[in-house]
Formats: sequence, C-alpha cells, structure tokens
Amino acid sequence: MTEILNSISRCIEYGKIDRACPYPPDMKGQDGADELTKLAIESGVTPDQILEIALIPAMAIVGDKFSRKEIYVPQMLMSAKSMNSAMKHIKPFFQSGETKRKGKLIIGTVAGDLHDIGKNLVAMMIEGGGWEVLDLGVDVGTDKFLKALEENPGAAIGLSALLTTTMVNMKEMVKIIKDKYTDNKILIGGAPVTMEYCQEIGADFYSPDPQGAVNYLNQQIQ
Ligand code: B1M
Repeated sequence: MTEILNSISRCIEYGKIDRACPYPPDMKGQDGADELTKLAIESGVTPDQILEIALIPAMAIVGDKFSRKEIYVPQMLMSAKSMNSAMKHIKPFFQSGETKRKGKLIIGTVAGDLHDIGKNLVAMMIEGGGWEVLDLGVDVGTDKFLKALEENPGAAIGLSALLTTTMVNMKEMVKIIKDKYTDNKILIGGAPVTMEYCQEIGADFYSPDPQGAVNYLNQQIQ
C-alpha cells in the first residue's frame, strides 16, 4: 500500500496527470495520478488513506514550493490538474458520505473583475487540501455570496481581486457579509491586495498565495 501511495504523491508533486501526459519528461510513459488512484481503490486502499497520506501532503509540498518560489504557475497548474484527475475517483465517496471533508469554502472573483487564473489555482489547492470548494466564478456580487452562505451555513468565504478598481469592492462586500454572518471567516487575496488592506476592511485573513489560504483554513478547525 505504501508503495502505491508514494507513487500517487510523486505524480501530484511533479504534475503527472495520466499515462498519456508527456509531462514531466522523466515520467513519460508511466502511469499518472489518474490510473494509480483508480488502481489503489480497486486494490482496497480507502479514499481516506489516499487523501490523507498521498494527495493532501503532496499538495502541501507543492504549495510550499510555490510560496518559496521554487516552482512557478505552470508547474503548480500541472500538480493541480493531477490532483483533479485523482479526485475524480475519490469524489463519489464524498457524495456517498463515506469520506468526509474538512469544511467548505465559497470562493469567487469580486464584482467587476473577470480575472480567474489565480482564483482557480487557490480553489484547486484548497480542494487538494481536503476542503469542499464552491466556486461562484468571476464578477460575483455580494448577493450571490449571501445566497450561497444561506445555502451553506458555516462556510468560509474567499474573495479574489486582480484590479485596484475592483479590490475596493471588497470593502462593502466584507461589511455586508459580516453584518449578517459575523462568525463566518472571510479570506481575501489577489495581486493588489495587502495585509494592511485586509485589516482596514475587516476581513479575517489575507494570503499572498494558495498555500497560505490552505494553512489558514486548516487552523480554523484545530
Ligand atoms: Co488583466 N490586468 N485586465 N487580464 N491581467 C492585470 C491584473 C494588470 C496588472 C496588467 C497590467 O496592467 N500590468 C492590470 C491591473 C492594473 C491595476 O488594476 N492596477 C490589468 C488590467 C488593467 C486589465 C483590464 C482592465 C485591461 C483592459 O481591458 N483595459 C481588463 C479587466 C477585465 C475585467 O476584469 N473586468 C483585463 C483583462 C484581462 C484578461 C481577460 C485579458 C486576462 C484574464 C484572463 C483570466 O483570468 N481568465 C488578464 C490577465 C491574464 C492579466 C495578467 C497578465 C495576469 C493575471 C494572472 O492570471 N496572473 C495581469 C498582469 C500580471 O499579473 N502580470 C493582469 C497569474 C495568477 C496565478 O496570479 O491572479 O495574482 P494572481 O493570483 C495569485 C495570487 O494573487 C493569489 O494566489 C494566486 C497564485 O499565487 N491569489 C489569492 C489570487 N486570488 C487569491 C485569493 C485568496 C488568496 C490568494 O484567498 C481567497
């Protein structure tokens, strides 16, 4: 069992999606996260074991390497895609209730803003960290977040903004959400966002990168 879990970990860390994927070159022709996860489940390894021993730790390594600038966006995207190819075999067990997630994050790019590359990476890393993610997409106004919160009580909120002109929308959004849902955590991020701005608008946390967001959410359940 250890051997197959280590192989899955390696695929996630280095971004090997499936056998057909030519990346990374030194793993060309080998099984990827897709085939190995399927095989692990067929061999009796539980989805929890795959998640806890292989996927989550591997994604944490990827996130830390990205934070330290040892890898860049393309490598992280390949890792996130490998993680998705493994998750497709695990997801049916979440739906049946056999495997539990740590909690839920509702994420979106704020009103007026169409940038979603960074937000998608954050969403994928958080999902890879064992959380359920509800992605509302781009140009998301306060009403949509409020509706999602109504339907998903207790969920954390993630706001992303890439423009200085849309970042300012976060202030009102945070105020309205906090007025109604005082205890729900709001984390914010995106290139122009800073910790000072986070404190100024009363959001709970700012992270410059996906792993910081994962770590913050994990702290909330300890
Ligand atoms: Co636009 N754009 N863009 N753009 N664009 C920027 C952001 C800009 C800096 C380029 C520039 O002028 N140098 C500039 C903003 C200037 C400013 O506001 N000060 C800009 C502009 C002006 C515009 C338009 C207004 C251009 C125009 O039409 N005149 C327009 C606005 C459209 C709109 O949103 N209403 C526009 C449009 C576009 C495209 C559609 C063409 C495209 C977006 C495609 C897409 O996202 N699907 C685009 C792109 C690609 C960029 C750049 C080149 C790259 C952004 C990106 O994806 N970065 C960008 C310039 C640049 O950054 N070099 C630029 C990679 C991504 C991984 O990083 O999103 O920062 P990032 O996410 C990071 C972190 O910030 C963090 O984690 C991620 C991974 O590390 N993070 C979070 C992000 N969200 C987080 C949430 C968290 C935690 C961390 O918690 C919830």
